[in-house]
Amino acid sequence: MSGAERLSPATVDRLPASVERPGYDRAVQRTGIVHLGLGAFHRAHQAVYTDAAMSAGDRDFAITGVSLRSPAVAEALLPQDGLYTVTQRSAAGERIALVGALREMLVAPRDGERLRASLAAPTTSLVTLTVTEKGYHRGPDGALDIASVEAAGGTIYHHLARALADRRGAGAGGLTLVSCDNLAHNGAALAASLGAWLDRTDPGLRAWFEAECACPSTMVDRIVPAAREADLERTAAAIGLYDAAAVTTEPFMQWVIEDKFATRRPRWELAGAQLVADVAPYEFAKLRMLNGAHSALAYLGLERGHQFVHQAVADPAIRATVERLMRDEAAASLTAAPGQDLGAYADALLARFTNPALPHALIQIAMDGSQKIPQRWLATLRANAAEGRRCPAILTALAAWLRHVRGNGAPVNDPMAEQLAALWREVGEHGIVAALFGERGLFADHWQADAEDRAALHAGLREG
Ligand code: CS2
Repeated sequence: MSGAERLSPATVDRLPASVERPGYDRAVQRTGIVHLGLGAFHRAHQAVYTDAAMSAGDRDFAITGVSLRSPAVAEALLPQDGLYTVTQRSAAGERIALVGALREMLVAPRDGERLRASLAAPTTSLVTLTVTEKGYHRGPDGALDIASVEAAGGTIYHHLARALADRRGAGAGGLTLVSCDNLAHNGAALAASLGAWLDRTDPGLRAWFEAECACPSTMVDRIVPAAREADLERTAAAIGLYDAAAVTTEPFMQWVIEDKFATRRPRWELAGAQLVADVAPYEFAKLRMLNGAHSALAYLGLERGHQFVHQAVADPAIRATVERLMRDEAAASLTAAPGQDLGAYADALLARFTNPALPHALIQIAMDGSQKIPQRWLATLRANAAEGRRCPAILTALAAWLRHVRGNGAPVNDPMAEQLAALWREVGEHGIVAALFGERGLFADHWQADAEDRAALHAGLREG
């Protein structure tokens, strides 16, 4: 850790004048939002929008940020009273802002009673979530995996079900639950899974949940690499204080939200959020084009010895595959909303991936592939198959993922890692494609490979 003094309310006045600051008195803001999943993405995205809304005059939307498992982020933020900086970095330079929206940091396993009280408080109107794809505990068929929820304990479902019961009991009113994870129809997926969990644990509560709460779907977008110590040191050098919770991100951010709230909400649109009737065209474009390209860059890039996105996208062999994936396969599977230009979107994504000032580790993106590929690749394969179109680029990437989970040097971090490795050992190269993408394959509910696709995948496997 650098020699600089720690960022905190006591030192904040020493920040250079160039650092933007919240335009409201944070000490008097009451909690309006409980956020589950206190990672870098939340700090660089939803918290920034909420901070802007409060700076513009909205009141009492302070955030209680909750780590579901690891205490690390809360420990970094506690001595700073929730203050942290967001650095936007690109070839054009950098811009640093102090964010004040986080007022309380909890670690679910040790702060259970405080978490319960925050979720039950009548002043809390929203719960936002960034718990990653696997935090929803859905099986490869997309349905809630009840056994996995029970085995894990302390999941979003445990906390939310108890919160709903408390609120109903106390007459505190419903909540708006805002999923900000990269799932297709994330709001509807959360509502269905939480509904299934309530049926199992507290069936009488489901009707109340459906009547009093809302789960808007959202498309969230901002590239936020996990912070490395070197980034923290660099921020310390820029601001003269050490910020252990600093995040570094790109200038771009986007939040498209289904306009379906059961409660009051901050005017996130003041920071550019788009409130729309139907998020689907935006989320499908983002998942299939941005995230689909990201996953391809990750598995193809790691295999070719690259470490970061900007390096993989500069490799001509990978670049061609990724362009084809975005433009000819993903974009072709989409119906653009009025005003949505998918060609321009692909151009903008390539420019963002190329940002050399923001090293984004491929290994971070390669994580949890089993949870990501259904909405990133398989949905595209399926939609194109229905129109008789082939997706050679996605099949190339899918073969690279199969090699990755078989084990090709890079660490495999995936909730299904064991199961996939066992399957590889059991059926080998000859059987793996059918075991995953055959008629009765593990991912058959998302997409089934026909004979030509299977042959392409087998050929791809041999190439690696
Ligand atoms: C990435 C995303 O890690 C990943 O899988 O594809 O986190 C991506 O950076 C964001 O969705 C960008 O909005």
